[in-house]
Amino acid sequence: MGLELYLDLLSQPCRAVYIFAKKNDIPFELRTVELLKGQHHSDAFAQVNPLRKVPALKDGDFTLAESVAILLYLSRKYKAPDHWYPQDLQARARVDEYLAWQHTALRSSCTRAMWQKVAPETLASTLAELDWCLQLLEDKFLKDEDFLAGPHISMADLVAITELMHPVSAGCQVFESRPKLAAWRQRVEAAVGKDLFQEAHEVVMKAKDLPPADTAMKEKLKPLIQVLLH
Ligand SMILES: N[C@@H](CCC(=O)N[C@@H](CS)C(=O)NCC(=O)O)C(=O)O
Repeated sequence: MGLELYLDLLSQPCRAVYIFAKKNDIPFELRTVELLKGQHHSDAFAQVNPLRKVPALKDGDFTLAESVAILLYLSRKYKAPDHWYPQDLQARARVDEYLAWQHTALRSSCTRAMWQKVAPETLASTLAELDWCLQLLEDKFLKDEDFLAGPHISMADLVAITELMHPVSAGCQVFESRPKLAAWRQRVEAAVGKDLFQEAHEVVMKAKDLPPADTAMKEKLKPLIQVLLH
């Protein structure tokens, strides 16, 4: 069996991996794991990723979790064009810097903002935190360059754009109020290709039309929200 990617395109890290693989013509079998159906808790999926999270990769007998590790594995194995993860020491360090930063900053505040749609008590402070992260994204990473880690698209851009392309970010008008980020988004979309960009985000953009969670669903999600908020 060749390369298998276990994904749900509702998930930001899954969309980053999906775009990367498709854009680089990496042949893979898509194994859809529907989070909303709890398929990530199945015993069969635990064989692939004992952490029971998507994305996950299986390449023969080798299995791998964590989107950043998966992106790096794919780029090394399939020798993706240099701009994704440059050989140059300092250009690579710029990409590494973003990939390290985003876990506890942009990713963390976007995730919490999303869940606070379900449990709105602490929304204001999370939105302030998200705003601060967006400011840093502009001032520290994008600066006056075309992309987050320099003049060419890299993994850093994929990880960031897939984070910001979801209904909550759209609801927070991330791009409307930040023309610099809006222009960057257009460049990323053009570099990835409009069709692939839209294909990858189709499911998550439709999610904004879902009705708000009812009380029973909120109760069910509470333990998960507690973990995510702390
Ligand atoms: N740090 C991980 C995060 C993976 C992750 O949290 N995946 C979520 C979807 S975005 C998931 O599978 N959640 C299921 C759960 O936690 O039960 C990565 O970048 O791959």
